[in-house]
Amino acid sequence: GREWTEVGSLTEGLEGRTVLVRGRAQTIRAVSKKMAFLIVREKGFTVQCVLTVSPDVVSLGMVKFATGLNRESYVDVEGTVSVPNSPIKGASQQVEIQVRKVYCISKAVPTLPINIEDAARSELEIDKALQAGEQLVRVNQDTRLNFRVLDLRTPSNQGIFRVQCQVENIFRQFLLSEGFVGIHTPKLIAGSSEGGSAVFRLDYKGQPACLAQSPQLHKQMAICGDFGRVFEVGPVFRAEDSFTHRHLCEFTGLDVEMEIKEHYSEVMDIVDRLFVALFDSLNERCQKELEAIGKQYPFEPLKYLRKTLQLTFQEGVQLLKEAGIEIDPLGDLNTESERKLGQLVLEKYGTEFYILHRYPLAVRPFYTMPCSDDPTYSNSFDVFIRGEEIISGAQRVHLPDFLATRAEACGIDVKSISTYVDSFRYGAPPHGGFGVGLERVVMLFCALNNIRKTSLFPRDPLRIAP
Ligand code: ATP
Ligand code: AMO
Repeated sequence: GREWTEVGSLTEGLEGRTVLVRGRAQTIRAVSKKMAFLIVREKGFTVQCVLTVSPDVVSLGMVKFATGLNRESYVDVEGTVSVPNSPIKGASQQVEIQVRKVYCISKAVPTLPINIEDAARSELEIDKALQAGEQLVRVNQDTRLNFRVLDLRTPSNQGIFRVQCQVENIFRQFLLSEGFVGIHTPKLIAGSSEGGSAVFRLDYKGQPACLAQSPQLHKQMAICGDFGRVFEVGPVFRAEDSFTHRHLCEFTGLDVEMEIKEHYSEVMDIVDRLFVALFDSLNERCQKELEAIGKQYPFEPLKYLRKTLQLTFQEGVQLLKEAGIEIDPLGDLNTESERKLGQLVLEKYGTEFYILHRYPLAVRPFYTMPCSDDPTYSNSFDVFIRGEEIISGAQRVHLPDFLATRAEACGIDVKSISTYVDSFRYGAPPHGGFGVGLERVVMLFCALNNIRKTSLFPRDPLRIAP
C-alpha cells in the first residue's frame, strides 16, 4: 500500500518530502482562479494545503474542484512539504503542503448544523471575534450534543476522550500491578444496589428487576468468592431526576473491592497511590491532549501532593466552622459546603485533591461499616477534586444479620437482595472498596464545567439520543 502521513506528525523535518494525508476539508478559501488554500484536519490537528496552478501538475480544473468541496468532506491530499517564511495562522502544523493531487473520498452535505471552527473556539476568542464584528455562531451545549459526531471533531473533544482513555488505562495497569483481578458483574439485577429512588426498573421476563446502580453487591460477592482484590470498569445506571452539571443517568464506573487485613486505611492507601500515579501519568503522557483542551477551556494544572491529604469529616466540619459556615456535624455536606471546603483545604494545605473520611453513618449506604469506637461514624470516605466528589468508598459490613438489619433500616427490601446478604453466611473476609466516576475525574482534572463534556454520548434525564 501507499505510505500515509498523519497531519499531527507533519513537521519541518519533512521539508521537501512528498506526503499523502487523509482528513477533513475544514476550510476552503479561493484566492483566485489559480490559487486556493485548503485546511485539512485529522484527529484535531490541521495543516494548510496550497493549490497553485502550474503546468502539468495542478490544472485550473483541480483548483476549481478543490474550491467546490463542501466543508468536512473527507479528502486525500498528495503534495510536497514546505516551510513558509511567516507563521501559519489557522492551522496547528507549522508546515504547508504544496498540493499535487486532491481526491474527495466522502462528501459532506453543503450546509452543516455546526461549524467546527466556531465550535472549537474559546469563550474569550468568541467575545473578541464578536467585538471585531466577525460573523460567527456561539454553539450551545444542546446543539453540540444533538450533532455530537460533528462536535466530537473539535481538538478539545479529541483531547478529552483520549485523556479519558488514559485514565481507564492507568486505572487498569496500576491495579493489575497490585494484584487485582478484573471482573464483570451483571448489569441486570433483582434489587437496588444503592437504595434510594434513582433506579431504572424493568421487567425481566415477568420478574421485577433493575439496571445496576453500581457493581456494589456483586463486587463484594466476588470477594466472598475468594478473588481477594478485584476491579471493574463498566456502565452504571442512575435514574437521576434532577438536572445538574455533574449527574448523568448512565456513567462509567471504575470500581475496586479488596480484602482488608486491619483497617480501612488500606483502601485509602490504594486510592492515594493510584491517583498520584494517574495524575503524574496524565501530565506526562497527555501533554498534547491537555494543551488542546486548555486552548478551548483554559484551566490551571491540578494541584496535588505526593502523599494525599486525609482529613476526617469532623476536621472538615471544624474547618468550615472556623470560616463561619455552620453545618450539621452528623449530616452530609451539600454541594456548596463541599466546594467551600475544597477552597479552605487548598488555602491551608495547598492541594486540590484530598480524602475526607469517617463520615457520619447516617449519611452512608446500608452496607457501610460503622466505626468500632463510635457507631455514629463510619469507616467510609469520599474523595474530592477541586471541591467536587469523584469517589465514594468504605469498609463493608460482612456480618449477614447486621447487614440485613442495616438494609431494612435504610428502607431496602431485604428479600430483593437476599442472595447478596446470604453470601456472607459462608465465612466472609473483612473487606472494603470504592467507586470512581470516570466522567467526573476527567471533568474535574481539566476543570470543565459540565459532565456532558466528558461523556461521549451523554444520557441525562432529558436525553437518550443520539
Ligand atoms: P453520589 O450520589 O454518587 O454519592 P453525589 O455527588 O450525587 O454522588 P451525594 O452524596 O448523592 O453525592 O450528594 C452530595 C450532595 O450533592 C447532596 O448533599 C446534595 O446537596 C447534592 N446533590 C446530590 N444529588 C443532587 C441532585 N440530583 N441535584 C442537586 N444536588 C444534588
Ligand atoms: P457513589 O454512589 O458515590 O458510590 O458513586 C461513586 C462515584 O460515581 C460517580 N457518580 C456519578 N457520576 C455521574 N453521574 C452520576 N449520576 C453519578 N453518581 C455517582 C461519582 C461518585 O463518587 N457503591 C458505591 C461505591 C463504593 O462504595 O464502592 C457507589 O456507587 O464520582
